[in-house]
This record gives sequence, structure tokens and C-alpha cells, in this order.
Amino acid sequence: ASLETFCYPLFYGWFPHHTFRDQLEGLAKDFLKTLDSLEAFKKHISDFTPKGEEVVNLEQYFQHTGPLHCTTKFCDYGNAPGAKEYIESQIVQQRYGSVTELELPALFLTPRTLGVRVALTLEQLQLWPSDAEAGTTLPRGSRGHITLGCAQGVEPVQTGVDLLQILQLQQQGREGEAVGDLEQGQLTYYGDGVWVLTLRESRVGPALFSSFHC
Ligand code: ACK
Repeated sequence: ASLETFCYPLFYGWFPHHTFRDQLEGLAKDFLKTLDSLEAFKKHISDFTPKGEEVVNLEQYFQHTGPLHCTTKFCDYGNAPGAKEYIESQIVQQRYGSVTELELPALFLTPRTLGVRVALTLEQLQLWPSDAEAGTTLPRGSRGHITLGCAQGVEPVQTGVDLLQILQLQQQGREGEAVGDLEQGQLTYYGDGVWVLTLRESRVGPALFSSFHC
């Protein structure tokens, strides 16, 4: 194999600029703090504590390592289906190293993952793999997200899976329980520990299209 093939990345994605990243981490922190203090959340705390503890420290519950990013294509160093085609495609080569604006309309939280949804533009969708929403009837790009944290023992791939499940519930007309108007937006509970905060104003910020190798 050529040296280039040898260096295929783990994934491609958009990496928020560090100032935007700090803003997102602050947003997530505030969200968890607010949830922690809500009676409606305490009422459903058993979703997060199968053993029946009464207190959960959400900031410890969700852990994150590595750079914050919105995965476009998971390549698994070239082993994932379609990785080679993606890496070698003209659009990926062209856009590599370019900056784009990400729009983030909502935060979501489940007993497994904490994430923020990314609403992709048509231009950004050109970098989106065709199989990301496979097995659903959701529009392309639906899976777009940034993982902000995972529960112990949960792999980050779960965040996209959780998001697709939430969007499928919404697609089926499940309205969820409108829990409250928070300062940051509208909070909805969908059952089974699934919470969505639709932001009053989408967060928008710059991100670099690049790859991650470690
Ligand atoms: O949080 P994420 O989007 O979910 O970012 C990480 C990144 O790749 C490195 O693990 C994502 N990821 C892992 N496996 C897959 C997969 N099979 N399909 C799509 N994304 C994946 C993970």
C-alpha cells in the first residue's frame, strides 16, 4: 500500500474554532446545571440511575475526550465502507482545510449521550456520506451532531444513533412533554430519559473541515 493509503484518517469532520468550542462547552455546562435543578428532571432521575440513587452529577456522568467535532465520514483508517471513495473524492480534496459556519439549533441528552444537533447547509451536505441515515426515512444530514459527552462505557458513535431515534420519534408525531421555557430555549421530555432543548437562538460559529488520525 502507498504511504498515502497508510495515512488514511479515523474520520473527517468539522472542527469548531476554539472560541466557538469554548462557547459550546459553556452552553452544555449551563444546560446540565439547569437540568440538575429542575423538578421535572428530578422526577425522571431514575432514567439515569438504574440502581436508584437519588442524586446524579450530570457533569461527571457525561465524559468527553478528544477534540469536539461534527463527524462527516467515519473512515476507520480506510477500513470503513466507502472510506476510500470519500477520501479520494474531488469535493473532499477541494474543501479540505476550508472554514465553514456551523448552525446548532438544539441540544439533546439521553442516559447514554449528550450532544448538539448540527443543521447542515446544502453546501455542507456535499461532504455528507450517503449512508449516514441508512435504515431511516429521515432527510440526509439528519444525523449531523457534535458529541459533547458520553456515559461511562458508551462509545461516541452512540450520539448519532440517539439523535436519529429522537428525530424518528418527532417524525412519527410524538410531541413529547413540553417541560418548560428555559432561558436558553424550550425543553421537551420524550420519555426514557430523552430530553431535547430547542435553542431560542441557534448557535452559529466557524469550523474547519479536516481529519483526525489518532
Ligand atoms: O461523536 P462522533 O460523531 O461518533 O465522533 C466519533 C468519531 O467517529 C470517532 O470515533 C464517530 N464514529 C465512530 N464509529 C462510527 C460509525 N460506525 N459511523 C459513524 N460515525 C462513527 C464517533
